[in-house]
Amino acid sequence: MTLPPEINSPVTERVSVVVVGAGPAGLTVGNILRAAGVDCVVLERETRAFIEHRPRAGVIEEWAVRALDRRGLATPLLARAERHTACAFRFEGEQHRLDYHALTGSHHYVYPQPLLVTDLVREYADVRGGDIRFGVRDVTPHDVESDHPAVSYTCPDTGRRRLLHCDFVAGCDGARGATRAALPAGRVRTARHDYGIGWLALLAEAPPSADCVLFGVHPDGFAGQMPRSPEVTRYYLQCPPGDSPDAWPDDRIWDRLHRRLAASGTAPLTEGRLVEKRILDMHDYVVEPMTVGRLLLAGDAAHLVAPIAAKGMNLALHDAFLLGDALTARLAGADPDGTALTDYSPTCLRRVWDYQEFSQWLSEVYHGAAAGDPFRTGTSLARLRRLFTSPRAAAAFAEQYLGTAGRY
Ligand code: RFL
Repeated sequence: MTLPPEINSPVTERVSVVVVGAGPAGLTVGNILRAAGVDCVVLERETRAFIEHRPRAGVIEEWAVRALDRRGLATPLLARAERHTACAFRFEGEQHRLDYHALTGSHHYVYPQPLLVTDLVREYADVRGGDIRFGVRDVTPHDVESDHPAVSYTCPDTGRRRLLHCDFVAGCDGARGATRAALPAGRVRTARHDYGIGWLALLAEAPPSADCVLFGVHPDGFAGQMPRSPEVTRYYLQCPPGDSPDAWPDDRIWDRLHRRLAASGTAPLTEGRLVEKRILDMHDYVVEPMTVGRLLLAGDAAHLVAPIAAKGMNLALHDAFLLGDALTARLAGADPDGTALTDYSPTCLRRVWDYQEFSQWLSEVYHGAAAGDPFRTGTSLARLRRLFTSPRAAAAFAEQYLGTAGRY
């Protein structure tokens, strides 16, 4: 193994799997491995308190919750999460409700991502006795194309480099992590799509203004409302890419939200203190394949999907179920040839591309009317009206929104 000079004499250990990143993907992989008795270490850059409070997703698809439940990972979620059975589009001054549960028999769960992360950390570290190291620095994978990979990092307590020899590295460190950056040049292709728009992502300390997700399609730009809890609501406002949150004082935000989400016969929005304001430059990417040698990427490390259709965490969980099971089968002897590991990337990517396509389709519905192009305005409104005039179009939307297709 060739190591940089500064880690010539690191403290070394041996473990079957190193999981980099303690988000939904990494913690789910870690929990699956622990339940099967496979030894692993989870390395996380942030502190436990930080990851347990980082606000992000909230909408989880029913199949994902059932898969968590089968692995003993959904007990608090099932006790506390709200079930959502419908969403509503507001356009041309009217509200149009789409009852996707009536169309499919399936529903969404709404459960804030920090609560899910808190549950998964507790189960992994406190209940299943898993090894998780917080605050690590400069995580670096080594020799991932050999049969003897390793991961080095700097210990936050001692400042010394440590080296973990392992059989496999699970790269679950999100969009800005170290593992994707460590992929050997030329071994993967990264497909990227930029929407050319921004979203101002907001969290308001206010109860939801409606009992379901709202999508406001307006000539001034998109606005959305996603309930998170009885006390906290997420809002989105379309804005120019690269805009600054400083350009958005609270009065301007509420004015635009009221205007873009106005619809006859609906209650006005409930305002509250804005506790998060951040600009998202909306883009997607997909890394193909998701594995190189013994480094296997999962979640946002492998693919980013802009939060248009609330898909990112669901894809991260899907990857994690497959990866955790495939690693377990390979390491516990049920699949000595590693067939499930070979199938891992193509199986994940079928769902990834399907969700990316749906997000792109929905993006045009949200943003076409504000593109300043009368042709796009006409076609995006036609897409919208079709959902409320054609039961088959509504059912197809519901299936994609819920991720319930029989096969991917
Ligand atoms: P995460 O959650 O980013 O976790 C990665 C972890 O790795 C750590 N890390 C490192 N650790 C060690 N060394 C390094 N070099 C490291 N670099 C990073 C990080 O600290 C972190 O703890 O990735 P994961 O597990 O793949 O999960 C992905 C999801 O977090 C993401 O897709 C969703 O949040 C996307 N998303 C949504 N997805 C949904 O399914 N439904 C939603 O309703 C939804 N809403 C959203 C969202 C994302 C949003 N933002 C912030 C873009 C709403 C928003 C505003």
